Parts: sequence; C-alpha cells; structure tokens
Amino acid sequence: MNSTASYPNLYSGLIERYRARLPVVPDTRIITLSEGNTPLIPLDNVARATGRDVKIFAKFEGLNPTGSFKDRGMTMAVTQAVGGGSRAIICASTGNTSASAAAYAARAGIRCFVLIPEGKIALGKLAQAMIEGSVVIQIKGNFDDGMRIVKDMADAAPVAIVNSINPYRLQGQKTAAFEIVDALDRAPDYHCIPVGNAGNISAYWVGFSEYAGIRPKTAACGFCTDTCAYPFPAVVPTRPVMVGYQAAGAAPFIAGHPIEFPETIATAIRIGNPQSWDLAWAAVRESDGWFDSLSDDEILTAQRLLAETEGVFCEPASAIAVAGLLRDIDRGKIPDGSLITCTLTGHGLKDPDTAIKQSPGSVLEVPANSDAVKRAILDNL
Ligand code: AN7
Repeated sequence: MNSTASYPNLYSGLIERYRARLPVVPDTRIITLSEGNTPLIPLDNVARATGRDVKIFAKFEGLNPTGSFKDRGMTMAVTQAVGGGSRAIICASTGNTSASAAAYAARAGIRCFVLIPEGKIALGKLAQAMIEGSVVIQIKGNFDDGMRIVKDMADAAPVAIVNSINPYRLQGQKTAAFEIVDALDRAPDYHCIPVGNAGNISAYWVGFSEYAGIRPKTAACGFCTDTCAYPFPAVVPTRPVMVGYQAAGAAPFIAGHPIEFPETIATAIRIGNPQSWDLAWAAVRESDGWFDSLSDDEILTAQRLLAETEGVFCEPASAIAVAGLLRDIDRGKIPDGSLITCTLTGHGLKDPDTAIKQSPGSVLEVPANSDAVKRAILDNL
C-alpha cells in the first residue's frame, strides 16, 4: 500500500495531484519526493519599480525538493523507468537535471549515471549528485557533447535516458502551468521563462493548452496523435503569450541555428543545441510570443534585484526571466494592465560562488567588541 494512504491531508506530489492528466495507471509505483506545489510569489516591489501598471508573480521552482523545476519531470520519468523495469538511468546535465535524477534514483533504489561538462557546473549541483550516490562522469566537453553521448547510450547500455527528450519529463513539467492557473483562477497574459535545452517552455505550453481545452497542434505531449481521443476539458479558456529568454552567449533560438561553443555565467543554460527545438518554436509561434537574449550583466543585475528587493534568491539562469520581462515592459512589448508570471527555475543556493562574487564588500570585518559593532550599525543605517 502507498505509505501516505493513511494521511489523506498529506501532500504527496504532483503525480497524485494531477493523476488524471498524467500517463499513470492506478497500480503504478510512484517515485516521488513530494515535488510540485511551489509558491506563486507576488513580486510587488519589482512591479512597482517598473513604474507601470503590471502584476508580476514568480513561480518559485527553486523550492522543489532538489531545488529546481527538474523534479517535476523526474518524478514522472523515474516512475515510468522503474515501472518499465529499468535498473539504471542516465542523463547529460548542466547540473540541475543530474541533481534531480540522482535524488529520484536514490529513492527508487536504482543506479544513476550523470554526464557533466568539465568545470562548468555550479557547486551545489555537483554536491547533490555526489552525495545522492550517482556515478558522476565529467567529460571534456560541454552539455551538447554530453547529450550526444547519452543518446548513443540508448542502444549501447541498459540505461533509461531521463533527459527531456524523454516525453515523460515534459508530462511532469506541464503541471507547473496547471498550478499557476489553479492558483490564479485564470491564465496569465504573459509567461516568461528561461530557455536552455527548451524542454520546460515546451512543457508549459502543453500544460496551458490542456487547461484551455486545446490539444497543442504539435502534439507536443508526446503521447497524442491527430486521432487522440483525450478530451482536454477546459478549465480556463485562455493561454498566455509565451516569452523565452536565453543568455546572449548561448542563444541558438535568436541565432536561428545551434551554437557550437555556448558561454554564459548562467551555467544552467549554457546549451547550444536545444533538443526541444521544434516544440519550443511551436509554443512561441502558437502563442504569438517571442524569444530574446540578455547579457550576463543583465542576468546578474536581475538576480540581485530579486534578492535585494523581494528576498527571493534564485540562480542566475532563473533571473533571466525577470531580466527579460523588465526590459520588455520597458520597451512596451508587454503592455500596462498585464498579468505576468515568471518561472524562477532554480534556487540561488545552487550556485553560491556566483552570488558571493557579485557581492563584493558586503561583509564588514570589525574587532570583536560592542563599540565596533555599534559603529558598523550606525554607519550603515
Ligand atoms: C535553473 O540540468 O538542462 O530549457 O541539464 O537548470 O527546459 O532546458 C538545466 C536547464 C533553466 C533551462 N533554468 O530549462 C540541465 C539543464 C535552470 C536550469 C533551465 C535549466 P530547459
């Protein structure tokens, strides 16, 4: 019996919550860390600073069990892998996918292999993958090299791939869109989101579309055909405009082609050859949205703004959603009166190095006496 069955009020993860909309059957053994159900935090201070009449909410996915949105897809992918008899999973990762895969594999009691790019993964993510007992394989290459190798492993070794090319991942991740609509009782006008491998923007579009009673034209759920009979009963009739942001040094959707040597301080989205290329383009086109890119400086400024004015500490890759939103409000692309949601994909604690490096001088060093501390207080009130 499910260990949570005796506690009906206990939140037990997104598969239980959205079971009717997910590819599980009643006797599926669910591998969960009670992920999902993350807060939608009003960013009133950020909104006020724009000087415009906008309402902004952050879907803070950094509050998932391993600190990123990846847990939504991973509970589905690992549940399916275990149900299908897999004894091992594998992924390439810029960090968060590996941390999540390692955690769900640990919970399921299966082996986990993660391929990470040399020297370009935030410390917290590496720590997670290591302590959670995965086999960490560091390659002398970038994420895209890792992704290519992982795809080769599908035939070469008995491992299930849990990157977002696995359609169960997107199925899990679409639930974030459900939660947003459930919380607001409507769809937002705009949804702003970082884009790396492009699975998440694709998954949100599936989720918003299902709730609007619409099957995405692309059959992006990975389970539908044109003859799909699944009814998608509408919950709210509208969908947001989807806006995807990339780091300037890793912006294949802006370039219109893959980037061979992507570079950005936001290592989570240091990806040059996104696997969900067509799905992400479909999301943007079908919603009349757009892609845009931001410099590392703009990303870090937004990260600091969120931390300093809202107390929300997200990682650099996440802050790009707010950086882009603020610029698009300023440019008038997002008009007054809009209700906007932003996905903050990962927690700031994932990457303490970058946070500390951009806060120079913010630790005062004083002698251990009351006078010195009093002076420090009065000087800084
Ligand atoms: C914090 O972990 O690709 O566009 O291997 O960690 O769905 O890829 C991470 C991606 C945004 C981009 N924000 O999402 C990985 C990985 C954070 C991320 C993205 C990632 P997708």
